[in-house]
Amino acid sequence: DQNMHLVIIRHGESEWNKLNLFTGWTDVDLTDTGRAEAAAGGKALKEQGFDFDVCYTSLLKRAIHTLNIVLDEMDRAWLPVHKTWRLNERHYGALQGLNKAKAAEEHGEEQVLIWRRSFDVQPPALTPGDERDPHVQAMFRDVPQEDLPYTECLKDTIARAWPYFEQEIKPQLESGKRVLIAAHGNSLRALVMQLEHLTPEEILKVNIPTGVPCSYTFDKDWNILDKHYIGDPATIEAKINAVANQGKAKK
Ligand code: DG2
Repeated sequence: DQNMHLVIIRHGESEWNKLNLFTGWTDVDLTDTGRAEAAAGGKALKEQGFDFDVCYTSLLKRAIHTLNIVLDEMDRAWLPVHKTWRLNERHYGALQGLNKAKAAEEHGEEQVLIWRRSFDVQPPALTPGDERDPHVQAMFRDVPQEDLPYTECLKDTIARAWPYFEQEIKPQLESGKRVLIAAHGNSLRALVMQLEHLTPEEILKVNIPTGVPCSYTFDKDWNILDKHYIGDPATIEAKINAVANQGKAKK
């Protein structure tokens, strides 16, 4: 088979997804629902005959734990796993910790949609020295200080995630390795925009559901031969709509 096989999965529901808070680089864990989503994803992959050779994830525990649960379900806990800050969620700047629906009440749904889904508008930045500042966190002590953000839009996320994909992940796929990536709503949107050659208008409408594996098959020239989510279509559509609606004001 000359084709290349990639599966991406957003982590299962996190504690802050449940509370509807902007999360970004905040290192919150999965909820019980999130762990169950990850287990169901792993089980479905196994049942459908998927297997992997190498895995990639972020430095954030909600993605790492999701990957571990998926691999446990597949009896593949032994697979090599590469963790990188470049697959971290998009940095949500000073919005981190705010409620998305309350932000829509205060600033309007249109503004929240721009913050969440625009290609190149950054959310308000953190002030240096803020306790949320990545420059002072142990997690990032091996990352050059100038690479660490105070806020990021999707364009910024692509600028640090896509080079990693091109340099580290692409060669694996091109040498026939089957790759699994467990990451985040927006770090995966960054990869999806590049892999599918989407415009800023097209990526605006893309929402990634929690804990549902998505399988891509590429030919050797990186044309997409197949893309499909693994699971019940109605359930997946409901989950995608739930993500989109997180930025609506509560009536
Ligand atoms: C969410 C995505 O990230 O939020 O940072 O709040 O995938 O790690 O839960 P994730 C966050 P939206 O851009 O969908 O609001």
